[in-house]
Amino acid sequence: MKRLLALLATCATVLGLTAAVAPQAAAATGCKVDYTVTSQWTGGFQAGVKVTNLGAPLTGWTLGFSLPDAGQKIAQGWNATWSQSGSAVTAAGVDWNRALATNASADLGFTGTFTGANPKPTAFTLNGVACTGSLEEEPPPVPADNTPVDVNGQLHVCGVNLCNQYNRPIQLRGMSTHGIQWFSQCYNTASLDALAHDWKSDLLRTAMYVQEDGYETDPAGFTSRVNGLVDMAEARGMYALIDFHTLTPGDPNYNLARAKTFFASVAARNAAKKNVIYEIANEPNGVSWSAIKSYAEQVIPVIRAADPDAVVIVGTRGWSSLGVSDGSNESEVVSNPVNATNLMYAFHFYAASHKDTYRSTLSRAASRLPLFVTEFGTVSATGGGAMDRASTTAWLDLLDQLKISYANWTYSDAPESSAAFKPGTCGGSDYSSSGVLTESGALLKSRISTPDTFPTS
Ligand code: IDC
Repeated sequence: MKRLLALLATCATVLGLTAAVAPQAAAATGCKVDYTVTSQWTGGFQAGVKVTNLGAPLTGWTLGFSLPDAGQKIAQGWNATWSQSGSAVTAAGVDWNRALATNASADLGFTGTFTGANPKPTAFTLNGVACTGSLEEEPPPVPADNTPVDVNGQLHVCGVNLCNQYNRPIQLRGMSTHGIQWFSQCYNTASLDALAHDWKSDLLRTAMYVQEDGYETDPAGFTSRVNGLVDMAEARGMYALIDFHTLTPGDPNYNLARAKTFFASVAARNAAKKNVIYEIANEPNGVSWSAIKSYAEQVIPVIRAADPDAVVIVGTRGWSSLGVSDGSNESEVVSNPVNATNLMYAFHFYAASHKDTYRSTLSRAASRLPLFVTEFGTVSATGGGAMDRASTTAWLDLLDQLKISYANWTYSDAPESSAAFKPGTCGGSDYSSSGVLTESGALLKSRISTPDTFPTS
């Protein structure tokens, strides 16, 4: 290799091409270098080096840089006279590229060998002047704009709380879709922009029904729709709660095989994302806690195998009432928890139907179990009827106080009082004005858009 470089140097000298003999080399006042490893193989690589003169016209030039790893050696270069001494490399212009007008470029390259790592050089000079133009044609980094995901990062369960990357308890406030098999027209750029920017929502829950014309009718199609909504939430800095919306039949084990298939797929696809939370069974009903626990202990390992660090939420007995709607209470879970870490339990309520007994259960349970209100309504459990403002306010105050996260049913224009938008809204493009909101939507928008308190230390 030394011989090769010597040969190159000799040729260059013979041809009178070295930088030393370049006539009247002017100082560069600015330059840019794009250094690209165009291919790499065991022990060897090829690099392209594009030098752009951003300063005054040059009649001769020498590029200088250091190879960052001691094992990196230049083997053969082209379109310049290359030499290496220790880690220092120079490449001098040759007769067909020695003159470089302002903004003109010369394309050089070399093959090299390396032993350990093959990092790229990070600093270049042209005629001794540092090149401050970008080293590579990379898009500028996206500025962090303090979205909920920017601030909180990957979430985890700590004690009975949902905690952020600073290991501090947080509360996420957001909205649930309606069934995406019926209301996909409500989830588009304008509506998601409104949710993130006007509502300042932290969270989008995607309700993927399994029955009722849902997932079971088109597994691949629904999986891809859910992934699309995860991406739309991520692009706006919101968390995405993937809800496997089991409802009828109420025994989640009926859908066990589907759940394993679905979660294996979405967990693998979204493993690298920080914004995804998995809700494995919406509202178990007519089924014992031990059957729900058994389901959870089969589905959770499937998720963990693909996405080990994501928070998982499991529904509870009696339509996720911690058993209250079945005449039981949280003690069945406290005394027999799911055998898994980083897990939360779902609690649902509909404010006009579920009041003090449910609130006191939640308050009690909150000191024993990590809870997440993945769904609630301001109305009756049918999803309709009058909004109960007093009960809703009592509930939301309690959730704020306990830092329990929530998603409201629904961010849709369904013709029912639980929907946030008036019927017909999703046929248009206005999701922002107050005129499109229902009474429930107006209340929730005002609660969700109050500033978050996310601790950062
Ligand atoms: C309701 C919808 C309604 C739909 C019905 C049946 O609001 O339009 O016809 O489901 O699919 C839940 C469920 C949720 C219900 C909601 C209101 O999780 O699917 O949505 N509710 O009844 N639990 C308690 C209430």
